[in-house]
Order: sequence, then C-alpha cells, then structure tokens
Amino acid sequence: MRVLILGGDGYLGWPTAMYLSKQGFEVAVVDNMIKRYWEAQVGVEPLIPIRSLRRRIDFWNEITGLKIKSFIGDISENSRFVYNTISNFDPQAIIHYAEQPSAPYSMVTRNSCLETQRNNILGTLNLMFAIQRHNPDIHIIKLGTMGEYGTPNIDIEEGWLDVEHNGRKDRVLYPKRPPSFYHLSKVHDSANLEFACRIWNLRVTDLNQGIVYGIETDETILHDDLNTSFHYDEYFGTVLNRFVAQAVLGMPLTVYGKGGQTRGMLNIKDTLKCVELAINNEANAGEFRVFNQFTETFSVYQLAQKVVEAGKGLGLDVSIGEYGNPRAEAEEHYFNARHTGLHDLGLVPTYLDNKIIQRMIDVVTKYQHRIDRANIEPTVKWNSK
Ligand code: USQ
Repeated sequence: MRVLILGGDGYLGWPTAMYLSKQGFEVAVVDNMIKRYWEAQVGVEPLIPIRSLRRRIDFWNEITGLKIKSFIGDISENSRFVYNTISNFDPQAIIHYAEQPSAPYSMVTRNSCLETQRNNILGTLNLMFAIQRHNPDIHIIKLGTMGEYGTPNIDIEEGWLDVEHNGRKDRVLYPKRPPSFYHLSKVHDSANLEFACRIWNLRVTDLNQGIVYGIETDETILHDDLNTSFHYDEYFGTVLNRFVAQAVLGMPLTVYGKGGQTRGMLNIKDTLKCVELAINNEANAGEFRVFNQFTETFSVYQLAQKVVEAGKGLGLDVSIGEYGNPRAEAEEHYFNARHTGLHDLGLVPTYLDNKIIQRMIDVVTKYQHRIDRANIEPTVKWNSK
C-alpha cells in the first residue's frame, strides 16, 4: 500500500516514515522544512543533532534496501504542489502531521498565532481539495490533539457526543474548549474535515493524540544519522521530555502552577503503532472517525514525581520547582477521556516506567553539553499584552 506522510521531517513524521517503510508500505514523505525555520526564529534547536531530510532518507534507503521517496514543498501555500504530489504518488492513505505543533509558539504574538492557524488550517484545506479532485477514496489520517477538548467537567468521548435536548436526540461533534491558538487550529481542522466527509464522502480518521514522550524508536537507534528531532525547550519540548532534560541539568523541574493538570500521554513508539492500526483499518467513505490516541493519564505533578524517582535510581538528586503558571488552564480538574477505539483495534500499549525514563536520562546525558539553559524556563505568557 502506498502511504504519503505530510511533515516527514518532524519529530513524529520521520520515525513514522521509517517504521512504515519497514512494515512493507511504499512510503513517500512531504515537507518544506518550515519547522526548522520556526526553531531558528525563536532561537532553539533539537538536543540531538539531526541530519537533513535528504541525508536521512538516502541513508535509510542505503542501509535497508528500501525506498522512501520525498517531495519538497509547502502544502499550505502551494495547492498545485499538493495536487501534483498526490497525482504523482497516487497514495491510498495520507498521514497528515504537517502542522505547527507548539501551543506556546502560537501564543507569542499575533503573528505567531496567525502563522500557526494559517499553516495548519490552509494546509489541511489544500489537502482536502486535492483529495476530492484526485481520488476521494484516499484515507486521510489526520493528527489532531486531545487538547481540542480542553478539560470539561464531563467525560470526554471519542470525537462525538450523543445528546438529548428538550426531548430530542442527536449525535454531535464533541464540544471543544481548547487551551491555545495552536489547539484551536486543530479544532478548526476537525470541523473542516468533518464537513468534507459530509459533502464529498471523504474518509477521515482524526487521531486526537495526547502528549508524546520519548527519544528513540526501533529505527532511530539503528544509526545516529537516523535520529529524530527531540526538544527540551519551552516551545517545542513536551512536558516529560523537558523534565528529563532538567533532571540531567540538576535544575528544579518546571511544574507550572499546582501541577494538577491531567493529560493523556503516550510513548513515541505507540504513535507509530496507532497510525499503522488506523491505516490498516480504514474509515468508511463519508465517515469522520475519531480516536483518542493516548495510553495513560498523569497529572503534571505525577510526571515530575516519576522523574524524581527515576533520577534517584541513577544517583541524581532531582527536585520539583515552583513556577507561576504562564498558561491559562485549570490546574485541578476532572479528566476522564474514553480511549478504547485503538485498543479495540489491537493496540498493545507501552507503559511509562522507571526504565523508560532512565533510558531517556541516559540519552540526554550524552548530549547535555548541547542544552541551552536559556531555553528552559517559560517566557511565553498566555495573558501578556
Ligand atoms: N507543563 C508544565 N511544565 C513544563 C511544560 C508543560 O507544567 O515545563 C504543563 C503545561 O502547563 C500543560 C501540560 O504540562 O498543562 C502539557 O504541556 P505540554 O507542553 O507538554 O503539552 P501541550 O502544550 O498541550 O502540547 C503538546 C504538543 C502538541 C500536542 C499536545 C497533546 O506540543 O503538539 O498536540 O501536547 S495534548 O496536550 O493532549 O493536547
């Protein structure tokens, strides 16, 4: 089966490309390297050096004898490029990761908000139109986010909610109350995609993914030239990845506010498995299918405690800091999100344990000379004028 991966240079896109290629899929990736530009703009870089996309692909093809193809271009600006790429590669499934992924980046200025929503929403729209024209049967697997839901005081369902109102019943998209302009861009994407399913009979799986952690996959560890982009900075570093880097530096962990913010989490290796399950079990024509893609829930404080514990096992004296919360979010709240869809398809989760955190600490220790302390403490505030 031919699978096109949009955002193939990214933290998740590159490992997905290698993984699916190894599973026997015919893989092509698309990217315009804009994430590398955003990183330069805010002055951060991945902890572990990563090669150019071209170099990584050539190296992978060389050592495996497999063949990942690449198409370089901007899906948000260049609709012709999207049409041509899809008609040239003729994929059966498209995995869409090609989005600005950082909530803090989207909250820096009006421009960074516009850039996030422009890139994300227009890229998805161009994709929808290209698929409608070329072949509406192509399965779109779109990376959404658990943050689309926010933290409602009721159970979170998988994308849809059955409601009864004034004696009548209907099934509606689950109400969304996201916590940043980034998360909002994903809400807008979901609404656009669901509409496309209704009017054009497209088949879409929206993967509302939780917070991903991890540095390595079975493929990245084959060689340093296959590494993926691991961030610890306030913009692109997710919470556990950041805590691990802080533990290595001996800095108090940057728990924002009370740390009672509870989130769904998953290991980077499980992201690859989930995407594969979605490809192999496609949505029906006209179906907007939503999976909540996470395996466990933790509060931020619990994550910090896990890092303290794992650090202790390695002789590190890790402490938990007290930071004012730069974000506008509930620090203590109800959180009960259904996530049975992917498990029903056969997902076997990788659960977070001491060993996993200690392995992350070991890898980060190897590169600790590259950590820029200036990029760790939060500077972006949600309510700044
Ligand atoms: N947090 C801290 N200290 C830190 C960093 C974060 O306490 O040093 C807290 C935040 O306030 C928040 C939680 O940890 O309550 C998660 O923050 P995060 O930066 O790890 O995650 P988030 O901004 O939600 O975004 C990340 C990815 C995004 C993905 C999302 C999944 O950057 O691409 O969509 O996780 S989810 O959170 O489920 O929406």
